[in-house]
Amino acid sequence: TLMLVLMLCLLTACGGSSAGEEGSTNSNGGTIQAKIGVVSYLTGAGAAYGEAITEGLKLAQSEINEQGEVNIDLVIEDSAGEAEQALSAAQKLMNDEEILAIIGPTLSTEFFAVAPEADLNGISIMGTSTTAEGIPEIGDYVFRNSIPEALAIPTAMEKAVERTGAKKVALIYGNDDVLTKSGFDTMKKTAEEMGLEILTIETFQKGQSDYNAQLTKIKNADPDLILASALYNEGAVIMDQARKMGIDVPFVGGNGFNSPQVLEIAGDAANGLIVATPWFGESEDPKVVEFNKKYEEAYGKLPDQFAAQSYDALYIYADALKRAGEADRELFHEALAETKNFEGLLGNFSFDEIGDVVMDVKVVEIKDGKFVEFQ
Ligand code: 1QQ
Repeated sequence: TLMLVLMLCLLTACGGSSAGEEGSTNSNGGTIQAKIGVVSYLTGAGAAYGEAITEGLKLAQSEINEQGEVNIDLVIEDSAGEAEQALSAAQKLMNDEEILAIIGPTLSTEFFAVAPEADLNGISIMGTSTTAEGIPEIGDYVFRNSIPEALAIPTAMEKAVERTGAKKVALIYGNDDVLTKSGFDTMKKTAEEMGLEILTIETFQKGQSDYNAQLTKIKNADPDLILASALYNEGAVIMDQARKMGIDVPFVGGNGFNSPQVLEIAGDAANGLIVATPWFGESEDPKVVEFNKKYEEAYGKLPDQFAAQSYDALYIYADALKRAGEADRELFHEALAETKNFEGLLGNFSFDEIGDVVMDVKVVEIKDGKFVEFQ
């Protein structure tokens, strides 16, 4: 009988081990090898977003590879925050047959250029920082683990209005960026739904350095609250100039403000910023404490929301890869779409049926030069 079992074993690759399968495994005991392409905003005015994102990814990569079940190789390309450069970077990655899936790009503006191509090619793509309306709707292969503005902004606005009793608001937004426009749409719609009086709507462009005209109108309108949809550079300069002009009301910002760069650039002028985020660095969750420690050891500074999101994203990919059993684009896509109740730094995470996020959002504010929980 023993002989028979052994013979059957030989014939049927007994034990179900996938160690012999081509392409997906190596010789040391079934570790699944995979190459993940990353497109990130690494140079230019918003490079701190991409820096945090790639740092989070690399930290997760080293932990995941050490655990040994999967071995991830990251191929990182710079997009410089430009949709065209993001697309050519992604095309280069997608032409490499070994690339299993993509993470990024950083900005929604870039993501809208890249994700339709990835979707057409049957390559899963996940944004870790893309929060504009309509991202997962791009296609079946398109995911994100970042909280949409449509969810984050109303949460921040409701809390801000509840505490300040604000009735009149002024809006300011960048009208040349997908995210800042989308954030503005949500702010305006939410203000209308909440019955707030909109006193004025001002616009600006990327790289603008003088906001005197817009802020003068806002100051004269005398709002209780300013709703600002901007990336960190413009957002921080706006706050700085507003405070210098004597505008001292709180600001409610969108996801662009979730970078420590706002504090770096605006200093004390950033006090009074209210913003929603899935990340709270001072959480006592042991996972967060451990992550902060490891991140600080590796990079000499504490992580931000963008680092936490990308760190979770790579774990979500690794988890899907394990369930897929091999580095196959189709199997990976199926496994990824089934991600449910993943426990990450940002709490419990699932994809809904279109690949958007199901997770909790918190509201924080900058007080005395630091992000604290909004009470
Ligand atoms: C987007 C964003 C930016 C703030 C990412 C850095 O949320 O472009 O969607």
